[in-house]
Amino acid sequence: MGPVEPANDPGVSASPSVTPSAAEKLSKGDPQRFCSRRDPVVADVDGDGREDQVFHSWVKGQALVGVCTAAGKKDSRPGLGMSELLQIIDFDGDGRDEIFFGSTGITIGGYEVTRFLRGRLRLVRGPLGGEPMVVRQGAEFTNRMVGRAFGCEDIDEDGTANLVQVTTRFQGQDVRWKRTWYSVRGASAERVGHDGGSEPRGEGESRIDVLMRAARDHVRACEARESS
Ligand SMILES: [Ca+2]
Ligand SMILES: [Ca+2]
Repeated sequence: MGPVEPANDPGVSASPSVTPSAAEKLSKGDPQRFCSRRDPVVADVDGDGREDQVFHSWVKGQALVGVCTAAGKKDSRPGLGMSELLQIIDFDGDGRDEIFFGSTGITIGGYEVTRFLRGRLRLVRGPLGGEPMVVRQGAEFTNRMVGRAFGCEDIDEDGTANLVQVTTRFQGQDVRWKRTWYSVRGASAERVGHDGGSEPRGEGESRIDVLMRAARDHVRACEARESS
């Protein structure tokens, strides 16, 4: 699968469960209002070195993820669930931050990844799925999201970091882990390889302990921008 880009970009279409006008109204309305949402996270989504704002919040009953760049560009798209996940990370080191967003509700957990390309937030399409936890350099692992972790590492040695996902599950007294790596180009993620293994579960280890150990052992942590 090669680069997937505009023309017929699937990443900008709203999901069926969402009223497109919610995002449109905001993004086409008063820019000041759109860009003065509470608690924006600072990022550099366009790689120009200037600080951009990212938000993921409820607006008029609709979860939205949006960006307002220092250059005055803005875009938004439907968010997910409770909108409680927002992680900013430049996983491939190209200077443009990617946006991980989603929810981890008890009944619904999910996430998506967007990139800001050519002035639009484009949803990364591919076989990604499940609950994410981005493994950050020096992170304290207090996140309650468990089961999967993401990191970044150039596993296929093509010069660009892959998005790496580690999942774990218990099997008797053992922990089975699986590592899958993706090549993300444009707004398309392609699964390029996987491996895995089994190791004994440590005494008293919780699921999150196991996940974090697996992540540390099998994924290089991403350098993340502090989201303050
Ligand atoms: Ca910027
Ligand atoms: Ca990037």
